[in-house]
Amino acid sequence: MNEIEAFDAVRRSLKKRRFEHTERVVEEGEKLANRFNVNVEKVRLAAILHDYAKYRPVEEMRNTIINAGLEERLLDFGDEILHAFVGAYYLEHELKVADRDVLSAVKYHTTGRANMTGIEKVVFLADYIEPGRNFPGIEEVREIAKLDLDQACFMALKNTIGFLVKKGQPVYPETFEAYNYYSNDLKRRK
Ligand code: DGI
Ligand code: FE
Ligand code: FE
Repeated sequence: MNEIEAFDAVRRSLKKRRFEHTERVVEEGEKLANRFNVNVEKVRLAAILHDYAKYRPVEEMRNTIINAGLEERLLDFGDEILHAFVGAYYLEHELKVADRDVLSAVKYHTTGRANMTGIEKVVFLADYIEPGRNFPGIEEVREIAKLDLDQACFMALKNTIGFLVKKGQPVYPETFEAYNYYSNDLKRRK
């Protein structure tokens, strides 16, 4: 799958506003990849594809999780996380994307996970800080993202968990594991 094919696939799957978000994640991802010595081609491809499943009907995604044997606990943490995990599955099986690095970056772009690869971190963070986003505390994350990839990911995780907790929503366990991992990792570095 090259970039042209990937852009064609998502142009067809996404609404205009979401496609424009995707273009900004690609741009932001490229900047972060260059800054932190991460593979730019893989980051760009993962960023193009990251929200591929965003507009699939929730019922379809839930069925896919059951029928394809994906982790069933995914069903218990809100519909927002499904497009990431099911998206990686669809990319592999519908579009025949074979690159594991690209697939894992799509899979973890919403929740993060402990000990992320460089590509995973860059896509996770680019999705969070792209210029169209306006979350509380985002400017601080954008500033840190100029200097420290792990710390910026930690701040994004912390903000997202805070946001979910405030709304009383469930938090996917791997998001907590990611938060704990980077919290300890950053302390160890000091
Ligand atoms: O798809 P995007 O809108 O570009 O961004 P995204 O894939 O980061 O999805 C953001 C949504 O996902 C937002 O509503 C918060 C939610 N979310 C992120 N991490 C978790 C989560 N929801 C749950 N339940 N658990 C998480 O760990
Ligand atoms: Fe997403
Ligand atoms: Fe996104």
